[in-house]
Parts: sequence; structure tokens; C-alpha cells
Amino acid sequence: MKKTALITGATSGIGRATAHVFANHGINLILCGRRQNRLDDIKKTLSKQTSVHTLNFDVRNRSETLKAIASIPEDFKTIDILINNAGNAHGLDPIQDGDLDDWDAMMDINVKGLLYVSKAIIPGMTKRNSGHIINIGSSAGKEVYPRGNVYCASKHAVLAITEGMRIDLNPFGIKVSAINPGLVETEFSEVRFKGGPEADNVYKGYKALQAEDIADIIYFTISRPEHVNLADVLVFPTAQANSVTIKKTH
Ligand code: NDP
Ligand code: 8X3
Repeated sequence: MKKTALITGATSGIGRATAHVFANHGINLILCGRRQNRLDDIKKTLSKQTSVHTLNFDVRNRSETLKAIASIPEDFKTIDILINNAGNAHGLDPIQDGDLDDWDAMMDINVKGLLYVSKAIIPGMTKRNSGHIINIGSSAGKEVYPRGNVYCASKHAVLAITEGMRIDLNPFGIKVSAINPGLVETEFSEVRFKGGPEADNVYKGYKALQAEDIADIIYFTISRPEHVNLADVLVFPTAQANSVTIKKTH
């Protein structure tokens, strides 16, 4: 029986790479994001390998999120795997200079958006007594770094929510995992620095993780035997020892 996965933030980076890996393994896909042209392109490509349904909604918008998920067609309604991946950092400023809109964006998307999506999907999983939820946290959810303040707080919250989910969903046999990457070369820094030049240097001088590296780990996590749950995975590029210790060679 083919499984179905819903991936938020599937239009870029880790989410898009995960969609490709899942398609290679014949998993049915519900791909979410706000950029319709990208959703269309990905659907066109991956439909050659598996069934794909796309949903365009902003995870910040509670009613839009619940409505979009309620609209999922019958063929895709049994969601076995939820990848809560949509999210970004917005800004990198000392707390005293932080921008309120950036703070709202990070808390609303990374934390509340993850909760809205989960709220809509969990009832199907508890009813069936099965499912796997993977929350994409971050090394920033384990360690606060200078000027990371609110982004780090949002990812600490993702870890706390993950642990809470794992306890509460334990009676239903639902797996809950957190995958926590360090530096991954995606559009993440373009978003964080709003397209500014600072983004150009973030992944220079060392080999950062690639989105495909995380996608492989996500597939490994969802493909373990029934009795095995990778509860919490921290993954750095080899050049990175923690949030601030990065060995640059070029
Ligand atoms: P990208 O910027 O490449 O991708 C972010 C994705 O999130 C996009 O598909 C975007 O889609 C979606 N998204 C952003 N805001 C919203 C929103 N309001 N509503 C719906 N979807 C949204 O970054 P990454 O792939 O790197 O990031 C994915 C996850 O990985 C994030 O949670 C991030 O915090 C986490 N992470 C990233 C690391 C890194 O170094 N890159 C390291 C550790 C964790 P669209 O714009 O189409 O809506
Ligand atoms: C992304 C990794 O170090 O840029 O979560 O915050 S970092």
C-alpha cells in the first residue's frame, strides 16, 4: 500500500528536496507552499513518478490553513507522514534592534503555523492509530547564538512541541521526530537577509549541508521499521562544530 506524505515548504530547499526523494520511493505527495508557479513546476516533474496534489496557503493564516487541508481530495486524505518544514529566519539583529515584523513572522510561521497544520492532520492519525510527524527544528533549537534570539526561540519551541507531541501521541502509536540541521545551503539566508549581500557569505569557505543531505535523513527516518523512532537528530556539516565554530578552508 502506497503511503501519502504532506510536506509544508515544498517549494524550496529542504522541503523540495524531500519531495524529490519521497517521489523516488513512490510516496504520494501533498506539496504545500505559497509560490504557485513553483508548486506547478514541481507537480509537473514529480507526477511522472507518483501522485501529487498541491495546496497553496500561508501557514500564518489559520483559517486558510485549515480550509486548504480540509479540501484535500479523498485519494490523498489518508496522510501517513507529515513533514512540518515551512519556516525561515527573518533578520539577524541584536535583541535591542530587532524588528517586530520579523519577530511576528518567525513566531507565526515557525511555531504557530506548525501547530495549525498539525492540528488539522493529527485527528486522522489518532483515528487510525498510526502516523509519523517530522518537525524540522534546527541546531538553533538546541543552542542560542549571538543575534539569533527570536529565531532560536522559535526553534526551541519547535523542539518543545515535538517532545510534547511525542508524549501525547504515544498512546496512538504515532511516531514524532525532530530533525535539527545546522547550516544548510538553501534560500534560507536570502530570506533571512531579505536578499541583501550578507547572504552571499554564509556558505562560503566550507562545504555546507545541502538540502538533499537532509532529505536523505528524513527518508531514512520515515523508513525505519515500525518499532524504531529516531526521536531527535542533530546534523551539522563536518566543518561546523556548533553555531559559531566553523572551520573555513577556502
Ligand atoms: P527555504 O527558504 O529554502 O524554504 C523555506 C520554505 O518554507 C519554502 O518552501 C517556503 O515556501 C516555505 N514557507 C516560508 N514561509 C511560509 C509561509 N508563511 N507559509 C507557507 N510556507 C512558507 O529554507 P530551508 O529549506 O532551509 O528551510 C526549511 C526549514 O528548515 C525551515 O523550518 C528552517 O528553519 C529549517 N532549517 C534550515 C536550516 C538552514 O540552514 N537552511 C538549518 C536548520 C533548519 P513559499 O515561500 O512558497 O511559501
Ligand atoms: C538554520 C541554521 O545556524 O543559520 O536553522 O540558524 S542557523
